Amino acid sequence: MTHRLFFALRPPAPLRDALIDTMDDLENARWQDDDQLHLTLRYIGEVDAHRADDLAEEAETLAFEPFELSIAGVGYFERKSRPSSVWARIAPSEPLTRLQARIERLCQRCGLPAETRKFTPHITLARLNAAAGSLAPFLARNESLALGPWRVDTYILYESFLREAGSLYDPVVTYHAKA
Ligand code: 2AM
Repeated sequence: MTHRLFFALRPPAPLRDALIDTMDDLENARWQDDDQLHLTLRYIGEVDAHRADDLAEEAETLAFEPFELSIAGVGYFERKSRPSSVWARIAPSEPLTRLQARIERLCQRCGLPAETRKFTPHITLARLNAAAGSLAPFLARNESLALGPWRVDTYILYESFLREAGSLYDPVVTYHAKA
């Protein structure tokens, strides 16, 4: 039995509410539910139960101090030259970069191949299919979106379950900062 895992941060409820307030009508866009909102630190993918246990145990050893994050505008990813998802951008943060780098090393210690993609911290707001309408109005309206700051004092190991209606993200272990 394998598990599809990732490490992520969960924004607090007021921040999630503010993100949900930005979501509007756009054809063929699947806006994320409150339960789905998160900031991925490291996507792990499918691992067996043994490696999942190793990752969960290694993560216990990672001591980090609380820090703050903010949202600064929005952006999108493209696939085949078309927008595939739209997201809230995380303002640059040294502590976030450090935590992400430490989680990357932790994953490599557990035998995962290095992540080669650049870390672009974001919170996905909607997934778009090829027939999605123009993103331009959404992008223009939220260009200067500024939310937060909020305090980060936990990170989470999530399991992802793919469903027809969109992925279900189940928090498996929550790791607390040592203030
Ligand atoms: P996304 O929101 O930008 O799609 C769970 O799937 C989380 O891991 C999502 O936040 C997703 O980012 C992220 N992720 C990163 N790389 C992924 C990949 N190759 N496949 C699926 N999810 C990935």
